[in-house]
Amino acid sequence: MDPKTNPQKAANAKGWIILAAAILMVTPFVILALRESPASPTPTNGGMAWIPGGEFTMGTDKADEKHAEEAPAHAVVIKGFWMDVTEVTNAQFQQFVEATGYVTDAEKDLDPREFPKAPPEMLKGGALLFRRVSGVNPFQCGGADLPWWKFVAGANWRHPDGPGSSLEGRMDHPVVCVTYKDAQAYAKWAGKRLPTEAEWEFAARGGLKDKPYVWGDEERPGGKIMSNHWQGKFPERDNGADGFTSVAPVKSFPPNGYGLYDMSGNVWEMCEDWYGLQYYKVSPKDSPAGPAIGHDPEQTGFGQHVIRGGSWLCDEGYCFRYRPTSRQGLDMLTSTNHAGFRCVADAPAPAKTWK
Ligand SMILES: [Ca+2]
Ligand SMILES: [Ca+2]
Repeated sequence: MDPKTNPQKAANAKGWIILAAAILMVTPFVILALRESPASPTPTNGGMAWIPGGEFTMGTDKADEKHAEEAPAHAVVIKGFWMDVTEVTNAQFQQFVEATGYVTDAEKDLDPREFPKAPPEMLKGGALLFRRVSGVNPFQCGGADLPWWKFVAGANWRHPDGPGSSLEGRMDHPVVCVTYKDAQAYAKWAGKRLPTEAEWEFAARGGLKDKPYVWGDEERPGGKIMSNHWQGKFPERDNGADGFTSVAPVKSFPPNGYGLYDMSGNVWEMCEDWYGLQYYKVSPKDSPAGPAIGHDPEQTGFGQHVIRGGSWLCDEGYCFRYRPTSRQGLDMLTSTNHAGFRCVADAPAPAKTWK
């Protein structure tokens, strides 16, 4: 029967029409709300901050000769992204390893057929560990002659001080003794990626403009040491005035303006880009992604990727790289106990505040 001729059905139809109209009226707002809702780019680990992106001055013209790779200052524009608020910790890396069975580079011996000139002891799985040395003027060292580095077979992320050491009491420390490939594998598992060098520097600045430190103008505002680095005579004595003479638990120092911890010091952080000493002279303005090949000073055939932020080993005199413009390279094969990483993710901006 035609509902037009049936009062009950006509009433039902009217009800459905009103309901449908109500849904149609509300739906756009629901969709809008969903689109504006906070992204969840961190299904495995959480703890990310939104970095808004924009234009900034990357690098500096104030760098001395020893830090010439930080020049020239140049305009760069990047898009917004999410960034881990801390360096990836041992606890986080352990989750990845337990979920995937991943074996890091430092845990594997190298194939002598691939490295026929390498002495057998260097083919063992292991990592470069820092050791204090006396009577050395670091300014007279260079290239492969850095006597404070010692290759230790059996050192890896599970044994960051070498065989016999463990992660006990260190689960909130940044993971170390990993390579760029290991960092990439973790990032992929976590649904993230490594930051570009430009993204890293924008984030490190924390919204400040052209400041020498991630917290501002003064090295020690109010006398306070603001990051985990080295105090004392490098490489002989670290007096630990900042409270730590090695890696510190993440979040041991105040965050920067974006809520990111340890963007200065603690451990160096790997970036996606290859490392180019002269790259700033030719860098594009929009979302620079680094040179096509990595700096390779020792002609190993394994170019360097960018690392950023300095580490617990950076002092004020010799290294002085716990600053937002500092840059260095780390070759693809090297695992070491002063380098780790944090990840970024591409996802929509967080919700706007509705009033
Ligand atoms: Ca320290
Ligand atoms: Ca760091």
